[in-house]
Amino acid sequence: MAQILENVRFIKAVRQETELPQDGLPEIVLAGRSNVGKSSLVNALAGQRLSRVSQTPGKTQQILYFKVGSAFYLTDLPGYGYTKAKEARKSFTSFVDRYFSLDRPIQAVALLLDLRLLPSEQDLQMLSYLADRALPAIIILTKGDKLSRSQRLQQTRLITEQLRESGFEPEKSDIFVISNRSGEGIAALTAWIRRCLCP
Ligand SMILES: Nc1nc2c(ncn2[C@@H]2O[C@H](COP(=O)(O)OP(=O)(O)OP(=O)(O)O)[C@@H](O)[C@H]2O)c(=O)[nH]1
Ligand SMILES: [Mg+2]
Repeated sequence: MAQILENVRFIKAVRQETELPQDGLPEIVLAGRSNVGKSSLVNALAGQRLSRVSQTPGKTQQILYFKVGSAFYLTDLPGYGYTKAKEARKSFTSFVDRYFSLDRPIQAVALLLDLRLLPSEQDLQMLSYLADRALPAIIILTKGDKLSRSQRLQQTRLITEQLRESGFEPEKSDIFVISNRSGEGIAALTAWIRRCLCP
């Protein structure tokens, strides 16, 4: 079994609801604060540079659709949390929030969190939105390469505790530690995605 997803192609960048794909294919949605590594994860899963990555937070301003074979979409959402102007931040966040109320064929949402940071208010908000809408969620802790092995374990424990305190009940298998740089955890995530789509 391949360690990455095969035959991933960029399909389109969407700014408004009228442009959303309507072919009913299931979606695995990548969500999380700006700069956490969503676009990098698309590239790591695909084994090629398909999605634009940047040092500047707020790079992805549209909803990007990547088709995997003819089976499903990987959906790269704009990140939240970094837009400077308050008003812009509001409308931006509500656009992303609204996405989950659109009755899309969402198979699962992967919420990406930076392994080095504790979850933000918006991260926790996002998780409760997902829980309210009964959308299956997994947690992906990114940038594992930036910490030592023992720091990784400690941070994973801290983050898990905080998520639990906020009402999220993570099963062990629902949390992945990855590095888009070293490739750590990408094969495990690929396997999870395959299982999720063909249980
Ligand atoms: N060391 C390390 N850097 C990473 C990793 N993943 C992403 N980065 C870096 O983090 C920065 C942001 O990555 P992106 O993939 O653009 O983040 P994003 O979540 O798509 O950001 P927005 O599009 O702004 O929402 C880039 O400089 C990446 O190279 C990782 O696993 N390890
Ligand atoms: Mg991005």
